[in-house]
Amino acid sequence: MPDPTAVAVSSEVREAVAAGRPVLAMESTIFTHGLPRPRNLEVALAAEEQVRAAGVVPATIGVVDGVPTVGMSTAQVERLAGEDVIKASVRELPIARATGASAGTTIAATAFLAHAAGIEVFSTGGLGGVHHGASTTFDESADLVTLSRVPVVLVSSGAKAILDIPATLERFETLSVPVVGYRTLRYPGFYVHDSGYPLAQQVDSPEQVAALYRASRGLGLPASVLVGNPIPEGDSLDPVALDEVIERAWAAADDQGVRGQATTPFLLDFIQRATKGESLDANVALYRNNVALGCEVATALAAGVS
Ligand code: PSU
Ligand code: MN
Repeated sequence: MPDPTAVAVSSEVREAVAAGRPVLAMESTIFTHGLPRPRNLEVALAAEEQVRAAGVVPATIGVVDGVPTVGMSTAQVERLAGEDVIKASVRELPIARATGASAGTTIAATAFLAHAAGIEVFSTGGLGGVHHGASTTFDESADLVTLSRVPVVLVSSGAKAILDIPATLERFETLSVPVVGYRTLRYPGFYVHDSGYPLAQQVDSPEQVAALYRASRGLGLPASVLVGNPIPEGDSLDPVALDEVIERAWAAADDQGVRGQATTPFLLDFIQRATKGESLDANVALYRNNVALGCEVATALAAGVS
């Protein structure tokens, strides 16, 4: 970090990183823009509890009054969950810093800040990716390019179901970002187990994930390692009904002229309302499952398994 005071790292996180103890990064856009109140705060705090119960230090990451903060306090999480804040991907970090704005950090911004603080594992829900129509709109998430430049292990349940999944997988190939399935050779479909697209590699244990990450770092490669962890079977939505809802969500976004950064929150909110909260329950269940696996991977990495 060029300016060591540019990012605030909690003493708990700093000490754990320095001592090589396991730490798990978590993003804040999931609770500032992805989940409705008051469930958003419950989910954010429950995730921290779950991480602690696994013997891992939680590092929730967001921007508080302009300051990128790694290891937010409970009071800070409560503030971000309760206020209308901006959504910060990497390019908004300096803007928030200069204007003093608070922000939820996307996967891209969170991965950047986690790495700056020395954290190697990050769990989230669903990744950003290539939006439908991107060949003319150029709308692809900054998550893609950032994950090609910033090394962490990122545990997710695939790219969000609203995205163009094959195009997203092609972009990860071009950007040289490895994508592996956790105990599956199918790319997970966020709310559903299987996106319908295959993967070339599978890993079967946290130790194997740790070994893959170590191999990548050992080669000096800059990219993250993406672990696709499918939603637990019992929590999955019905894929046929979901496809129909997603079609309607796209049509509504089109009708209302929704563009840019607002697109992802709009589509997720549409789906939550159209499924009467079922997609919300699925989102929370898969997130919990990813937090659990992230803790195991962080523990394996800290144990020096390679
Ligand atoms: N996954 C969720 N809910 C979310 C997001 C992901 O379950 O709100 C957020 C992540 O922070 C991700 C962002 O980085 O959406 C992608 O937004 P965009 O497509 O504008 O890059
Ligand atoms: Mn976008």
